[in-house]
Amino acid sequence: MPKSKNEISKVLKTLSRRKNIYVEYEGEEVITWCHGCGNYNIQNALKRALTLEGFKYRDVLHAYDIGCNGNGSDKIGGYTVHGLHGRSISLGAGAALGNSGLKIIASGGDGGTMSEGINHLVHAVRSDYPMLFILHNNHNYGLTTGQASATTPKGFAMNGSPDGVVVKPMNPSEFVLGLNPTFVARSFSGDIKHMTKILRAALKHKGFAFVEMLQVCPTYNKATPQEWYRDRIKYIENLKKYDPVDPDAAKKIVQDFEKEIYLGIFYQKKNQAPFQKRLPNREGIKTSPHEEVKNFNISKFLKAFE
Ligand SMILES: Cc1ncc(C[n+]2csc(CCOP(=O)(O)OP(=O)(O)O)c2C)c(N)n1
Ligand code: SF4
Ligand SMILES: [Mg+2]
Repeated sequence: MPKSKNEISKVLKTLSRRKNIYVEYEGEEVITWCHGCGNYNIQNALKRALTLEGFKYRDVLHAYDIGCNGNGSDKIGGYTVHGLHGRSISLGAGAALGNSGLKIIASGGDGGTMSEGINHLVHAVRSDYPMLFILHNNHNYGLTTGQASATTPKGFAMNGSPDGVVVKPMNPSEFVLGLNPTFVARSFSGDIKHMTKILRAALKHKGFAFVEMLQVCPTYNKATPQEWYRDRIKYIENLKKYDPVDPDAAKKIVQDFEKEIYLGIFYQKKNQAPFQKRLPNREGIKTSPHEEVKNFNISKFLKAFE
């Protein structure tokens, strides 16, 4: 998308006005992502979105998965959990239900999310847990050196399947649209401005916000490089008359991944009651479970571990 000088300077001015801002975060950890990896831009866009939405470090918990995407866990401010492969959604969901005062952001790769942990994705969407999930879809198992994942295009030779992948790939956004979601969007690691816009909208969503980031992996994914995306990407915002309230319309434009790839918010349902408000045993309770737990003395149980 075009970036005018005015737009860029507006973002930079807003960012520099904020104290404790995400873009200022400088960890001491060594960057291990390869040159040109899409994870750099995805994390930059997330930091921008958090800053522009006014989040401070203490307001946010990040649950990261195992994988190249998960190596972002020590390069961002906030509470951070780096869990088992395919389990970042369940870690995030637990935190979201335990502490309603935190913004929960889980991240995961296409391997962990569409294979190892796909059950967690399904039930998080179904339950509409209050959290944002960012799928880093680089169409391969990056950290373990380029094996095919459930999203690798058919026919491509990958490490572990040198004769080419023989099954059709999954389309994650299409899959999630079939689960009666409340927020589904897609963006691209080559467009920081678009990713920031989508993440800002997703951060404001009250239920489970699913954001698929199409991510370049120049080291192992030769099937869908930057130029491949550039030739195919179309923006939902440019579609006249598209309103992201109709799941059937969303299912039509999400399908194609060969000729035209749509980016933007496919679908959003705003009036769904939050998960906690649907629990009869939480009716009328104003506190969050993380506060209530302080009322219980568990020291006698802990003695068993002494
Ligand atoms: C249950 C489990 N299965 C397999 C592994 C080995 N493993 C670690 S990272 C990884 C690949 C991750 O791929 P993806 O989730 O797509 O993340 P990416 O590295 O591409 O960002 C695998 C298979 C593991 N750690 N745990
Ligand atoms: S292997 Fe791919 S996803 Fe992993 S750091 Fe390198 S470019 Fe990024
Ligand atoms: Mg991957």
